[in-house]
Amino acid sequence: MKNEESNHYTFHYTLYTIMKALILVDIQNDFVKDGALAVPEGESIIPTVNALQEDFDLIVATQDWHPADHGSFAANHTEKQVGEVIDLHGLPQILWPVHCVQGSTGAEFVKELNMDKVEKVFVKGTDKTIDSYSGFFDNGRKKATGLGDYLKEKGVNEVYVVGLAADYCVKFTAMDAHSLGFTTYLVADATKGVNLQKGDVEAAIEEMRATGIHIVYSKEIAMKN
Ligand code: VGL
Ligand code: ZN
Repeated sequence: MKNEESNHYTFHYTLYTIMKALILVDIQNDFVKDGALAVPEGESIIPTVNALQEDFDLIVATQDWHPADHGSFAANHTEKQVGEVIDLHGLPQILWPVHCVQGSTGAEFVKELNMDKVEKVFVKGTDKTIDSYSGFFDNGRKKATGLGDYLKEKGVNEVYVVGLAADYCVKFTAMDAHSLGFTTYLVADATKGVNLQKGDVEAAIEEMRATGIHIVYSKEIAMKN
């Protein structure tokens, strides 16, 4: 803006600090080889996820953490099979095998996953009446896990999402991150999907891309200067 009495200009700079966080979604024993809800090749992302952690100052993880009587388990309904869709308290619910039961080995993080830099773990799916694919909210968006407020308190404005499974918890976590105003990246080579139906992962990635989530590859990410 030009000053009336002098020839000086005043410039207003807005400094925008990029603060990135990496979200590790559900990298738990039940979602990898020999797990109760094994994601095909799920374990193959772990070296990539561990290497990626070098480029982030803030890393958080989500953990699927169900009570044994959770309503998403086919075993908790009479004459229902895994893969069937039921109405669970007003929401459509795909029925899954019993998985990630609180305190079980299946619910633990995969031992090869580096957890040293993980600052906080957000559990989800703890209410037996509703499932929670997203790491931010339950499927009815009734309750928050605290992840959104935590990231905002830390000044995070960009989030990178990796983990399992691409077509469920990773997708819903990325979609919610985007809806909360974070610039959101899906690291495509650091996720694998269930693919209940052929093409589910591709469809999930396309849905994320169309929503405004950036699809990137781990090689493109380097913050260290
Ligand atoms: C997940 C199905 C059921 C996931 C969790 O982590 O993607 N999928 N529970
Ligand atoms: Zn679950």
